[in-house]
Amino acid sequence: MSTSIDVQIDEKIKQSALIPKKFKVVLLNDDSTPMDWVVGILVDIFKHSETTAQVLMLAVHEDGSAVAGIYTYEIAEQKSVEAINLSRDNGFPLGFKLEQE
Ligand code: TYC
Repeated sequence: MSTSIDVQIDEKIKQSALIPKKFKVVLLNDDSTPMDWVVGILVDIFKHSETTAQVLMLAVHEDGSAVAGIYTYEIAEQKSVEAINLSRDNGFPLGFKLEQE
């Protein structure tokens, strides 16, 4: 015989199997990455328009951080690693953190 608790648990398991967790890629401010470089990263890797990239970059510059995008864990990690590697290759300390939504 199934109880309402069993049904609730089944529903929870079904939901967590079907809905993948999402992660925020949070862009962090620093003192030396050029503003134009940050905008380029937001356009090329995070697929923002030039305008939203400018707005986001300035928000990070003023407030310390902002969300560049929300993705599954694999995509969030892939994009932030790509952005960090490209920035390091060019001598910039641009940083990100991932936060589960
Ligand atoms: N604060 C940087 C500067 O004055 C610009 C900057 C903006 C750096 C956003 C990182 O995520 C960042 N050159």
